[in-house]
Amino acid sequence: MALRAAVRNKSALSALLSQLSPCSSHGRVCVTQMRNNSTSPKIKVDFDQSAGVAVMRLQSPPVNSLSLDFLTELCINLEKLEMDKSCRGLIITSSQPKVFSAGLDIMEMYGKSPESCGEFWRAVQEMWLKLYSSNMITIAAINGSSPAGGCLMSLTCDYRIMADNPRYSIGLNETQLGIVAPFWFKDTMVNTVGHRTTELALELGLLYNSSEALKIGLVDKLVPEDQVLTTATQTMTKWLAIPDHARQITKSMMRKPTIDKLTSNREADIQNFVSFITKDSIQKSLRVYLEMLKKRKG
Ligand code: CO8
Repeated sequence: MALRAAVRNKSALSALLSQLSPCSSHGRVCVTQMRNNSTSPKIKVDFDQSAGVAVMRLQSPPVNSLSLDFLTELCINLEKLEMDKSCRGLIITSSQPKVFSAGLDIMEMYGKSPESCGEFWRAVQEMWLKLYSSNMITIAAINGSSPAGGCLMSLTCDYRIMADNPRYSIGLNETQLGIVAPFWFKDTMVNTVGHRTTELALELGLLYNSSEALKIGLVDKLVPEDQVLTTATQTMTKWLAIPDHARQITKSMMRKPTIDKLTSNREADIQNFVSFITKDSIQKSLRVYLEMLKKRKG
């Protein structure tokens, strides 16, 4: 609970971060030797101080679903990196085989109280706000499937490199679950691939394989799976050559209207989410979808 409260409160967060003692070896600083009360870290961050680049590995089995604990840990790590002015670039990738992130943890939205749903949604907003407004150069090294919230996380980055594997899919498939992508999910996709492509994608809940994703501009580059991270590192070097202040002001100019829209509607967006997701009909859709996931496995 202290971690979650800290994400919502800047001074509490600073105090918490100052208690974390980074371990350093060979110029690399591991900032994730922290634990919340329950489990081992769901995120591992390696910061190469000489390069000014951090690699964040999502490592929450089985599918890096975005639970409240996961999001809380993610936000704390992002805040810490953001506050470290020597960190200019961030690469996000997955340690799980075949999956970048399965998106929001459906169990956080199913059978939960309105209060829990509200707390969860605030954390989803926080993740998006932190990533979409980051001063760092952010690159998604997408080495597996990335549906829904996983796709959203990728879309917040400045550049997306995906493994060239027809079995991996990416997209905002919310309607397939009987739920609706919120306006800021939609805006993020429109900003990336344009209005018409987003309209089709969202209405049909389309998941694209890697070649299709490249074709519509949902990702920027495809490479063989074993080259995703090295390509992300090479791409980062190119981006690092641009003066930070010019790139940051440009990024802010492009993204600020979208960010302001959520910032000024945050509480209403939480209320909307809670009243939508706790409806009986929506809970039923989620149950059917969960059963489908289990059956597909069997
Ligand atoms: N949440 C919770 N559990 C999940 C999720 C998830 N998103 N995805 C998978 N799991 C579970 C499975 O049920 C399974 O559980 P178990 O082992 O107990 O049976 C386990 O994780 C492993 O899953 P798979 O066997 O399916 O793993 P695969 O490697 O075969 O496939 C995939 C990985 C492709 C990621 C696949 O699991 C999948 O398609 N998952 C569903 C992804 C999805 O549809 N996510 C949408 C979440 S909703 C969202 O992100 C935005 C919501 C916005 C809400 C707006 C409302 C207003």
